[in-house]
Amino acid sequence: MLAWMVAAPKWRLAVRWGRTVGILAAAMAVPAAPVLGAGTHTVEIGIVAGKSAADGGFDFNGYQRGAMTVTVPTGWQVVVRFQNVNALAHSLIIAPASAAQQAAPPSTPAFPGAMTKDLASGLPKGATQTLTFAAGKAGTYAFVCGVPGHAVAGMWDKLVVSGAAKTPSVTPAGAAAVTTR
Ligand SMILES: [Cu+2]
Repeated sequence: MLAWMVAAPKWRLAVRWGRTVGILAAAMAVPAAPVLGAGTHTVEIGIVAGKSAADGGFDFNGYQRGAMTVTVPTGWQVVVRFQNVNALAHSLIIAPASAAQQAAPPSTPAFPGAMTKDLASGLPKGATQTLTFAAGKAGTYAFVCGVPGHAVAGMWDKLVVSGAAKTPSVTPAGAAAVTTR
């Protein structure tokens, strides 16, 4: 290899270098995620509405009434990949835990951006929406369906924003797809 490089004409090395730069440039041209500020941690959480037929679809990821808890360290950026797989329309709002079981959930989320569109009417079967918000304040919150009557039917789970947690987690283990970047 070394012998070849020494022996190779300069123009050949230049061509090879040019190709290398081109390949690097192509690799770097992959669309970048939104700039969140240096050092910001991000967690992606998969939330599937209406997964279980056993409960009539009034669940997130098959869990009702706070049976699933997602914990996120304070200050992390949260990306929720919401999908409705149920015949009924469903939505999602991050609300204070105290509002989890209200017949009419609040229309203002606990964090800016932490709710789907069409909160009261819901998104139809097959619809997806990605939410991005900053978990800026520690506390106990809830994933709540914003369609009136659904939360009281059990369609809520827990989100804990924790100053003590170092990494995101979910209980029971595997209840939600959680990835970090
Ligand atoms: Cu619902």
